[in-house]
Amino acid sequence: MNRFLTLVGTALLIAAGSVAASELPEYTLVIKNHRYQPSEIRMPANTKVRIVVNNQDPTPEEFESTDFNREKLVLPNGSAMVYVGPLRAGTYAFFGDFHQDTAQGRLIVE
Ligand SMILES: [Cu+2]
Repeated sequence: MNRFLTLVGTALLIAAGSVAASELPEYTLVIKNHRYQPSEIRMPANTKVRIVVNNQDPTPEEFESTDFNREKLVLPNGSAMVYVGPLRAGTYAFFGDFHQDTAQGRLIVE
């Protein structure tokens, strides 16, 4: 009985976790011609969000930010998910590490 309740409890915790993850605000960033589209994302302060980075170029890119400390490889014609925040209000830059001359963007957190 106790073991059964532990299993049920674990299942409920896992379910609660996935519900919470799916309810995060989600933003999509497209990489095309080594540029971010859009180049600015407005997001709420003090809130964890999910950014789906969709690379439509035939070359790999690395979504990177030193301002909010993230680094994620995105394969050619592939997508990657990046979790960001909670952040305080402000402006935070991100870039594509492999094409820094063109792949620039920023988060406007408000
Ligand atoms: Cu890098």
